[in-house]
Amino acid sequence: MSSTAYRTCPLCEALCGLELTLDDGGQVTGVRGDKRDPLSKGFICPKGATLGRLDGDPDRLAEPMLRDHDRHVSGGWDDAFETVRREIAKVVDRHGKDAVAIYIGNPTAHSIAGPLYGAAIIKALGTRNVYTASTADQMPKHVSSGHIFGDPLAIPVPDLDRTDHLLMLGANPLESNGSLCSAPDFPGRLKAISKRGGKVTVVDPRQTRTASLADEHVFIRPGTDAYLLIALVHTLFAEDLTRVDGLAERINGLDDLRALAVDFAPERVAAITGIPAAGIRRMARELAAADRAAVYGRIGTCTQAFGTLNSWLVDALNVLTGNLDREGGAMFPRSAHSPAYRRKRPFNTGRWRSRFRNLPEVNGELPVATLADEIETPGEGQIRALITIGGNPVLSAPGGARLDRAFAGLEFMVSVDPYLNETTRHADVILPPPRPTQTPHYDLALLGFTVRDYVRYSPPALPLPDGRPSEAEILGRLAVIASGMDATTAALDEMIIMSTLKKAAALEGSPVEGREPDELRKMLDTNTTTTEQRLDMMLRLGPYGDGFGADPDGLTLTRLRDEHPHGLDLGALKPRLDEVLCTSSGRIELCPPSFAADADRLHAGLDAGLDAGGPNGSGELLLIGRRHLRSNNSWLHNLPELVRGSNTCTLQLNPADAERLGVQGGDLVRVTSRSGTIEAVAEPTATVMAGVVSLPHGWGHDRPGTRTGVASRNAGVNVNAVTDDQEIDPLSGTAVFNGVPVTLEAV
Ligand SMILES: Nc1nc2c(c(=O)[nH]1)N[C@H]1C(S)=C(S)[C@@H](COP(=O)(O)OP(=O)(O)OC[C@H]3O[C@@H](n4cnc5c(=O)[nH]c(N)nc54)[C@H](O)[C@@H]3O)O[C@H]1N2
Ligand SMILES: Nc1nc2c(c(=O)[nH]1)N[C@H]1C(S)=C(S)[C@@H](COP(=O)(O)OP(=O)(O)OC[C@H]3O[C@@H](n4cnc5c(=O)[nH]c(N)nc54)[C@H](O)[C@@H]3O)O[C@H]1N2
Ligand code: SF4
Ligand SMILES: [Mo]
Repeated sequence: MSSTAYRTCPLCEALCGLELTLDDGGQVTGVRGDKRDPLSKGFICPKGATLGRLDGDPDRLAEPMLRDHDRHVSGGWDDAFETVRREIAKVVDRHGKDAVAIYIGNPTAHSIAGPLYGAAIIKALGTRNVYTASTADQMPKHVSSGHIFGDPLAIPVPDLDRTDHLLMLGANPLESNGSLCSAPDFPGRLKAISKRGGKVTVVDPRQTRTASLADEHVFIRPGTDAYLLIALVHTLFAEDLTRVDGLAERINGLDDLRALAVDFAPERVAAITGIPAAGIRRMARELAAADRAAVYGRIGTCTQAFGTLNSWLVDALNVLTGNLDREGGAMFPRSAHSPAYRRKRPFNTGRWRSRFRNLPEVNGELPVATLADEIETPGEGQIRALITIGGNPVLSAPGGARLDRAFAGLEFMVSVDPYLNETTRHADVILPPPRPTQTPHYDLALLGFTVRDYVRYSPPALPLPDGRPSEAEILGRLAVIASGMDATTAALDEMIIMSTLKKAAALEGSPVEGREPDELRKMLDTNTTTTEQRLDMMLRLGPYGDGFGADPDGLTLTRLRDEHPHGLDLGALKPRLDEVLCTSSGRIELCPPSFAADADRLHAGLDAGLDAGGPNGSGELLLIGRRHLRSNNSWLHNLPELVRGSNTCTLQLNPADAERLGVQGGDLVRVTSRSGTIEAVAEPTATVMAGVVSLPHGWGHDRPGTRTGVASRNAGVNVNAVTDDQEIDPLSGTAVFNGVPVTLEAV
């Protein structure tokens, strides 16, 4: 007898619905796209199709691992938690709270547990040393939205299904399946734009599969998007193409932005970007002429020296062309669990600074690019202990090789992770979360970025074995340990539930205003875990919720689970700027002072003659990243189906550069940057522009002491041994992965 389970794929931001077939022994025997999911409609990619393999991977840790000198041995849960409690307490007693650091990685953004308990752990630790993958990713978007709209989470997404014109920079959704824009079958949605007579333009130093599918591909020199974007802004003003009528009363800084852009005519930035001025002007005109257009910039524009300026100018273009908060433009999705209240605290950065490089805190965290500095530099506040949750910074963070050494010197490290890998091998205790099939799923972090309002909850397909904590229980327990309390995860949840209900009941205009918190508490579905009761509470207080009975047809977790097992479509995106905007002026801040000040660096770049273009006399090339469909950052390389076939961890370079350097396909080349040297296999290809080389990240599985057999046999090289942790986008602290100067030499 087999059984069927429906659930959301937890592997990427496309959030596809999956149909799993399980055998009697609880093994997944088949995975298909869930045709009845209203958003993904049966779409699936090769990664989702291997979810069963991931679920049953024999290398997945089933029990806690405790380090015994150079190796790890299995241990019991009580022992493991007791060790964590004791060792963290020791470090705090001796060195203070800041001596314990935390790093939270990407998969936690795909779980219920991460968003619900991560903040509680951070708060309980009371440390300034908070790091996440955000400063290797989207932090520029948070800083940009924080200043422009008042809320770092108010990141508009392109209304893909209704736009006529998409200008996309630094994104490759045919491989990545999209980011900060959840759109299952992104490729199909792009094709549909062209099919309905619209246009897709892709700006990328590589002719990616996305660029090939687009109507137009424009090569750009890595790291120079800010010049292109500000020249587009310039052109809109200079040619009187702005269309802000609808928003005029709601914008501050229009004249400041106009003045700032004056110096950046397309002719001035043509050389530095490598894009002819006429092409830039045409791009601006097409953007302005389109009925409904959206500009969308992703990782290629975030993880570079001008990350925040790029993110700002992308949205400035959306505003200037009248496409913000408008059908077919750039819109703000509304998630079913988003709270009814607005952010109160004005957005600001720099509430504290890093000890060694004096870098400002951003959104409650410090740049991961300075984590190694803070571990290695002696003195008060030095990091002595580290908690990692779903992260592999040794492979994913800039200067990863240095972190590898730094982690070895910690007094104590605990990792919540299903694998014994390059990072967790340094942990004294590894606490593995259960298999995906044993884990409930709800995308707390990502449902606010869907191209339609949509919601889906997946209950666990299989029960947890007795005594096996869920990831929520593991993280809850860590929060409790960090706070020094003697309590359970359930008790922590209870506190959070009651304080949230009290706040909601006291809040004017909330759906439960004036009601009795204890009565509301009793209405939550107590047949579920306290974690799920928190989710139930959020949904019921949310914009589509039942308001605890106020709207009998509204959502509850029970209703979502029982009546909508394939997910629920909540309609096309709706204009909602009024709900979102929360700057202290109450207006869109189109030219925040700190951004305008940072634009000085753009002037400096032009003045320094960086617009010479191409490889310079020293033979330097610019390194950029690359994603492949069958990979996911560092951690799917242990699945045979995904690493089969030709090696994808190659150094792509333009044939002209290859010839100049005497390098042929398959040759080993030495790649050297300011911070390190690696050797990689060369792959000449005209899809990479001259002067640029590209290497994917997440590889380098050759470290001793790991337990990922398949990955170790397909090790690849760690590009983050040559990315430079001293280079960041100063406004957001985000790592610079794109545009790293390197030299090549044949080995
Ligand atoms: N298959 C797969 N899917 C993934 C992931 C994965 O590792 N593998 N990772 C997931 C994660 S964590 C994220 S954040 C998303 C990211 O999703 P995307 O943002 O779509 O990321 P990439 O596919 O890396 O595409 C970035 C593009 O930027 C280009 N680029 C590099 N430098 C520059 C530059 O200076 N300017 C411009 N304009 N372009 C530049 C690169 O050539 C590349 O094509 O993908 C997610 N999905
Ligand atoms: N050079 C370069 N470097 C990059 C990038 C780039 O484009 N170029 N991209 C950056 C980006 S966008 C990102 S998001 C970061 C990612 O950086 P990280 O999040 O640090 O790295 P990942 O490789 O995603 O590692 C995820 C870890 O989570 C574990 N894991 C998997 N599932 C679960 C789970 O359910 N629970 C828990 N607790 N753990 C789990 C995995 O075993 C793995 O150890 O990498 C960044 N690094
Ligand atoms: S596109 Fe993303 S969400 Fe969809 S099946 Fe593939 S990995 Fe899973
Ligand atoms: Mo990411």
